[in-house]
Amino acid sequence: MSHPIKLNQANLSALPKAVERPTYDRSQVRTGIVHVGVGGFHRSHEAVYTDQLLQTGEANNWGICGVGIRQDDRRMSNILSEQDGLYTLIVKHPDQQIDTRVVGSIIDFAFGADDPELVLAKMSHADTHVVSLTVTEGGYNIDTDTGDFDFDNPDAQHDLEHPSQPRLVFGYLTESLRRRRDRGLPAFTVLSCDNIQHNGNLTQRMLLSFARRQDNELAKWIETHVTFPNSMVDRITPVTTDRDIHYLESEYGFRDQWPVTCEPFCQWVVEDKFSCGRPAWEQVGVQFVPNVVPYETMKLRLLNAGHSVLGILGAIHGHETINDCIEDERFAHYLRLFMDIEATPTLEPVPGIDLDQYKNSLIERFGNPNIRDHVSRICLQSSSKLPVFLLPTIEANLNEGRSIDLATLVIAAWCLYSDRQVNQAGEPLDIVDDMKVELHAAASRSREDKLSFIKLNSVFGDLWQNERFSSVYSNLINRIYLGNDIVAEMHRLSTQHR
Ligand code: CS2
Repeated sequence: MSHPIKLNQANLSALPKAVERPTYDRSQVRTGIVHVGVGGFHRSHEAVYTDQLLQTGEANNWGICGVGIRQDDRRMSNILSEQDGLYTLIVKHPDQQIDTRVVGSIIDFAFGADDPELVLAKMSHADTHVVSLTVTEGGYNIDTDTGDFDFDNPDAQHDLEHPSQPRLVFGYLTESLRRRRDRGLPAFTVLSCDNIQHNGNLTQRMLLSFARRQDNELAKWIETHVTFPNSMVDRITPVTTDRDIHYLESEYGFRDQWPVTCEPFCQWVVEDKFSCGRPAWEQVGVQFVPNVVPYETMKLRLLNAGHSVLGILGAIHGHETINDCIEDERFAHYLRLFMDIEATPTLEPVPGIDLDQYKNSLIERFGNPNIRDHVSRICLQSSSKLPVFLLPTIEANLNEGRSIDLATLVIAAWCLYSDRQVNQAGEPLDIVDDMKVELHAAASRSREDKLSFIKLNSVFGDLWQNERFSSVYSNLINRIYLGNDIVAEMHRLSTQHR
């Protein structure tokens, strides 16, 4: 085969016809959105909605400048710069059909870890109206003990002392908002797109506590002028593999160094409070609502928690992907029971949504055989995810005297997972978690103190002091540490709920 064409602006017209691509003139698009945290998810979601909008020809002032603020973002920065911001979206349908589109909405990139000034200049530019974020659950710098901003983080101290060379997203936001205020420019909207309950409110609380420490007057200005819409974001986006890169080369003859793959489903529900204008995203399917809370609670407690149920139990059993779990009826059944018996009773009615249908559609989405979403992606950073996805369900059910068994098995299994670090066949687990060492240390004391894992206060708070929870949990720890098969335990709990 001849050399593949490199993906970049000059080569766009040379791509085979079957590959969709931007037909708008990218040179005419200006940056209206600065996005911090350009990973797979941003590129399968907000950037795609924005690309569709740019395609209408009516939104030229809403291009995206991608921003990376951590050293880990260097690779994305280099690749997107080489590819003129272009990348390929590979949408994988359950029936094996694959749609391929080159996305053009990221028109610029600023890498703050090398050049913070470049990012500050972008954020404080008059054309910027929205700063959106996907900085992951862990990126909000929350002191998990108190729920407040974690000023003990050395990077937070650094940002307080060096406002023009920030490291944390809150340092960047504060300094660029200061510059806007001083120049008489309107405040931008801060739009969080992370899977966190009340993501906008939380971002506001964290930003204000940081800004108050630095400059109280500025904090007041931020409080009055910046809006923080809550939003619920949804599209399953597995980690890109070499197979995806090779697929584009062999099928279409071009090389994209970092395409993104995802499922066909896509949803974005956003509160319509933008202090400085917004793209007309409703034209391309974004739902604007007055209150996003019921949607986000539903998604966190059914989809994200459902993923964790399958991910952790599946990893221990030895399933490789989420669709492998769904193909195993014992897992699919357990998931459905968890959703029906433990998650659903904690939800308020969600406007326009039939929860039964929503759950059916989740099982179908998880089962998409073409997606191959690895359980290791689901389990990574569980220490930030489970407190948001699963613990609120357990807490709500404890308060109401309802069942907690199915979710508690996941916590006990997570202890075993963190302790042994191998699956039931003895194969090593691929564990990525900032708290991996602490999790392992706490879990490995379970033989002496059955509650040692859940006494990890920064993850579980004081949940272990709840008698019902600690007794259900220690009973499950006993059973799985005695060597009981995880699937047998799932079966035992399922039959109790027939
Ligand atoms: C997953 C999410 O991180 C996780 O554990 O549940 O990444 C999930 O795939 C997305 O939120 C889907 O919208």
